[in-house]
Amino acid sequence: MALTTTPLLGLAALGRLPEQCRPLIRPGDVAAGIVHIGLGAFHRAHQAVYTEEAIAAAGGDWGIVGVAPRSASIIADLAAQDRLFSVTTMSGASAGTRVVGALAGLRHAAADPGAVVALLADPAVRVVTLTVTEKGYRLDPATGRLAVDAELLADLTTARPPATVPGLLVRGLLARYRADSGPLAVVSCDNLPSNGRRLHGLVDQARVLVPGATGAFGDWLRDSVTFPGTMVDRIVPASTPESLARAASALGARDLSGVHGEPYRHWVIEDRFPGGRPAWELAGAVLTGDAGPWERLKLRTLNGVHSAIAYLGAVAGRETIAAALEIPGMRAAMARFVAEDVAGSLRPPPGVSVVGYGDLVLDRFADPAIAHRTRQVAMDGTQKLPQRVLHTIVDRRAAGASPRWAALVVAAWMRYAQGVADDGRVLPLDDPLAGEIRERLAAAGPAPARVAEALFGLDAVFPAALAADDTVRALVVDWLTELDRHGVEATLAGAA
Ligand code: CS2
Repeated sequence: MALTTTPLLGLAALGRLPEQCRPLIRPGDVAAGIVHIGLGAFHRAHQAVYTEEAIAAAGGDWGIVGVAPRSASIIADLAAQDRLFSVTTMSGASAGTRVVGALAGLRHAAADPGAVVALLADPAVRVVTLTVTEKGYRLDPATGRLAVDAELLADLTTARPPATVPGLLVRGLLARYRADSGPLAVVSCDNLPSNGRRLHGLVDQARVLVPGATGAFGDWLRDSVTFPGTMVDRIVPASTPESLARAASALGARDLSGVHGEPYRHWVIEDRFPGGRPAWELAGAVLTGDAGPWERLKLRTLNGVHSAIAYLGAVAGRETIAAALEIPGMRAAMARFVAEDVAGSLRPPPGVSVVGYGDLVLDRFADPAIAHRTRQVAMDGTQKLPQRVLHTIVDRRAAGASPRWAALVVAAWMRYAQGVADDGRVLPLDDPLAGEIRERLAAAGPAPARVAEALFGLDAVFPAALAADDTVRALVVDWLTELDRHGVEATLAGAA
């Protein structure tokens, strides 16, 4: 069927969809109770699916109003489809597509920030969730403290419509306090360390900058607003023409907002919701008192290994994570990173083996149906490295160990940041600190020891004690020298 003649997904198309593809609820049948900020692919394939299943199982007015901070096209595309979108679950040769009806509304924050502030003050809204990526929080990656620049300061200190996520959130919370709209849970679903605590800290640091935000606002925040920590997990690569074509052929309808991901999904949530919440546990989520052990395990193992494969793979000219994992020696090196460095750096959740979890992660990454691009995972390295690798290094050094494999990951990031693959092709540096990285590298010249020296000087990323640790530096410089002289493939072949 030619794509252009295929009808667009929407309420009118629902009756014609194959039975197994139909949504569990219809947008509009359920009133809104959740505001979600960040309408990217991950939210659509993760929290939206859990929430739809929870509503289908137990009811409740927990429809999601999706807020796009920047992209207008996602709002236009979803609006054209009556807020319906599909999730295609891929594994090996098989795929299954299902339409999700959890979205009760849409807002474009950049075009109408006032509407988003008003929404956060709406008493019907009792949960706010966020997937705005690491950099959206505007926290210093090394310390987790709010990095206040002119734009954020203008959001907090003037009446202009807020342009940043912390600005929107704090202005919305202030409006909610003033309207006396009742308690709220604000839930980070991003891969930040102690994401609940960091988000709480962000709000506390930002609110004191708001003129006229009295101590009573602080008291209300303390008593009425919670920031539950979470661990979120599902591999959801960016959509491609092929993944959209696959969804269209399953649906018999075009879906401009379709997403695809692996079958595996996991959500661990601290159960602190003063205004109630959907019955997410009926959709398989784990509600707990402390998500920390799962969060650390996932960030240091899954995301740490993911970043490592992304940098090494991209430098070796591999397009996807699965293809990079096929480089001889890669899987063995990653398994040793997990067993020798990560496992000793954390206490896993009861009954979980770090090495076993690492093996499962590597199997998930190896699935060729999930064409996750190395360059996508390589993005925003400065925002990711601390929680994925540097915390492992700091903890292992405190225990007197020399974390050799974790040092390889740092060296791989440095090698990637130099911007040229082993075959001479240019690698993109997509990172909020790209300008500073480029300046430092240009001043340093190409010698590995100088490159390492220059990049360890990024104090927003490397804590001073770590940057001054001679053992860590020597390990990183050794790996960088190997990568520089022999390339990724020969380095891995000789390493594990
Ligand atoms: C990835 C994550 O892009 C990245 O940095 O490591 O998005 C990863 O796919 C998810 O955290 C998996 O849950």
